[in-house]
Amino acid sequence: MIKKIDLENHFYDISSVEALQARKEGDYPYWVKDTNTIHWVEGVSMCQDKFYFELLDFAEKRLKTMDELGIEKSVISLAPGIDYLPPAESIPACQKANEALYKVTQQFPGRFLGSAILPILDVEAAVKELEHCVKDYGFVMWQTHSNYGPNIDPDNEQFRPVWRKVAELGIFAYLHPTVSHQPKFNQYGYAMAAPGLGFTIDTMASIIRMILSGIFDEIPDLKVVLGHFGEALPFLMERMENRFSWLPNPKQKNKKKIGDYWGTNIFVTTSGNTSIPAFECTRSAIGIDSIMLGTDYPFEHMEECIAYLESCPMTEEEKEKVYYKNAAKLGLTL
Ligand code: GRE
Ligand code: ZN
Repeated sequence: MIKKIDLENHFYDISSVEALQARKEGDYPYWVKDTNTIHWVEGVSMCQDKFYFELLDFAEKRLKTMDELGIEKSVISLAPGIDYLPPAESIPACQKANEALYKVTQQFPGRFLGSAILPILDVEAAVKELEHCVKDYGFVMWQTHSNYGPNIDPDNEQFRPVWRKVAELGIFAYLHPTVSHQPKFNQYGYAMAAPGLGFTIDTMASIIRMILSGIFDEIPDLKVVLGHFGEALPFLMERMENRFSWLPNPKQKNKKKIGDYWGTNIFVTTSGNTSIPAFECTRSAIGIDSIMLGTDYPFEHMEECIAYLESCPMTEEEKEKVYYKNAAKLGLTL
């Protein structure tokens, strides 16, 4: 069995649950303890029953499943997080979650790699916490989200110091989807708002905004990973590129084409998609060298993800790249 590194594997620390439960009803996001439900934005809520145990567990189920599937290492991240709560709440909540995750990485040496969650609305505190997580805890990634509130997006100039610090520390960021603030996606509740569509479109828009803002030209060493086979970009980028270059647009700061950032600045994982046509489109659009394993556990099953990848039309050499060799580009080795 080929050994594997999983780049998208989620957890909650009980302190993060408590931070969300401490919030008032109507003060989004908040968690109602009696119903075990997170309310993300108006009209969009998600009962946690199905995932609650798995998010909090490491030893009992997660590690056993990893062993069965040859997943040697998993990068563990908190999602969707507590990172864009008001700083008075997010600073202590992120510190507690990072500390708890550090303890897990120490308890199971070599099996779990840490990902920092940062109080992003206080940029100075976020930079400080990131340095602490990388230098003192040995974390390998920043888990960030596709937006930090209505009209607060990762490409906004105010967040540049955090992105610069990511590159300076030699780690990478995972641009993880979260709920959109557009009523258009949310008025039909969780189904359309959530990972199937609303999350995807929000994340696709955010990475495109980052590219257009020129962030990858300003910070050439910046590495960002997208889940879900690139949030539909492999399918759409040729058309986007075509229309982006249609008329001169001084707001567009990127020096290269969208497709030229794959493999140096932008990578994708396999998370949450079990479509063979989607795999084939992604491979032919961006190349096998930019695709890495992500299971999205526990929101998806690790077993299903690996069974699906085993069924994809790949050579053994391609499987080795997806399962672990490509992760070396992000500094992760078995
Ligand atoms: C995910 O990571 O895919 C996810 C979340 C939260 C809710 C549903 C979901 O982070 O699929
Ligand atoms: Zn996820």
